[in-house]
Amino acid sequence: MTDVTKIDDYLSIGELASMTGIGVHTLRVWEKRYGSPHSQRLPSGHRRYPKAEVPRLRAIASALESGYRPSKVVTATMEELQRLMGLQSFVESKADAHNAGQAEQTSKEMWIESGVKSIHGYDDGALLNGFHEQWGRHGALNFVIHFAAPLLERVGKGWETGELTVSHEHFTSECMVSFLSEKWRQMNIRKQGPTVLITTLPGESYSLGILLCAVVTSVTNFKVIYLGIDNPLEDIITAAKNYQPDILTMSISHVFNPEFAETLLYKIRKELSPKTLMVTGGKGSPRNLPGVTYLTELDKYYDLLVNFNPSTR
Ligand code: B12
Repeated sequence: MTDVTKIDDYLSIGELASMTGIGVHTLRVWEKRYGSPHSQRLPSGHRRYPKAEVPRLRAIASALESGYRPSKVVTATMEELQRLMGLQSFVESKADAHNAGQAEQTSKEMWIESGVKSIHGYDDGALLNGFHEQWGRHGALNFVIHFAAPLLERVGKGWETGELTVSHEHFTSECMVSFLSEKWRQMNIRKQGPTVLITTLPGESYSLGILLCAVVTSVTNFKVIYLGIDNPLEDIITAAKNYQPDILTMSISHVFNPEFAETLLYKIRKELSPKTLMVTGGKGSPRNLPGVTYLTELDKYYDLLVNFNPSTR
């Protein structure tokens, strides 16, 4: 029997359950049935699990939420789970962004241009088919980061140069909003992990930023509470007080003057439990605000979520 009593890198079954959202009973059953996650016993007979198992168990929880069976995922390695969930190429592309093949880049550009063609013809069937295809092929994270966001940017450029009209832009937004809303809501059903409250400041007219955040959050084991855009400050504060989210995530678009956004964020921060982490992003977001974590990229937001430990806050 290994002496794990003096080792900090071990967790009790209760701690493991609260950090992964997988119940104590389920963890016991899995160990008995599949031998995983494997525990060591204290002299008292209590189980101790390596902390290093937490990311793998969170990935297992996500895979189960997506409909995989325990028999397929409980003994899987982290790499196997990432491949299964379409995250492998995301991880690889993060690690090796500079070496992303020219062919891959070209195929993304071609996909974006074929999307623009569908937008020109107001062809929602073709556009949505394209979304489904890339989502299925590359996974949720790759889809939002490498396909959805660049397509929106391309549409913005098209509008700027007169190639596309305002109604093309609205048409694209509508298709994207309905596609992403359905996707993240499906993934969010039955989630029981820590919570993320997602909203915008009052006066915000852009919803796609928080929708992309909702998708990224739903890939993890966090439960999303989505308030949508343009909420009164007092409602955001009341919701945060009532639901005590682990994280409050906001996207602040270019519509905002960062100094004005700063005033509003201060007011929220002052009222919020210190345990709630505030995360902001977007072009109108202030940076370096005490008590507020500002992030530029969605993949950094994903990293923050998977490494988040509510018990240390
Ligand atoms: C869709 C769109 C709209 C839609 C929005 C619909 C909706 N449901 O949200 C509507 C129709 C409302 C709209 C209206 C207008 N728009 Co507009 N719009 C766009 C477009 C095409 C996409 C914007 C978008 O949502 N992108 C997706 C978001 C998520 O991307 P992002 O904001 O760049 O954020 C990235 C990061 O900052 C980060 N991020 C964002 N939030 C967060 C949060 C967290 C926590 C983290 C970690 C990361 C993160 O992730 C994103 C992806 O990398 C852009 C083009 C572009 N280049 O962005 C123009 C664009 C923003 N619009 C523009 C303009 C001019 C307008 C109008 C003035 C047009 C008009 N004459 O009516 C109005 C103004 C509206 C207003 N109230 O001020 C200009 C703005 C120029 C400027 N800087 O001033 C742009 C840039 C187009 C252009 N090239 O000219 N628009």
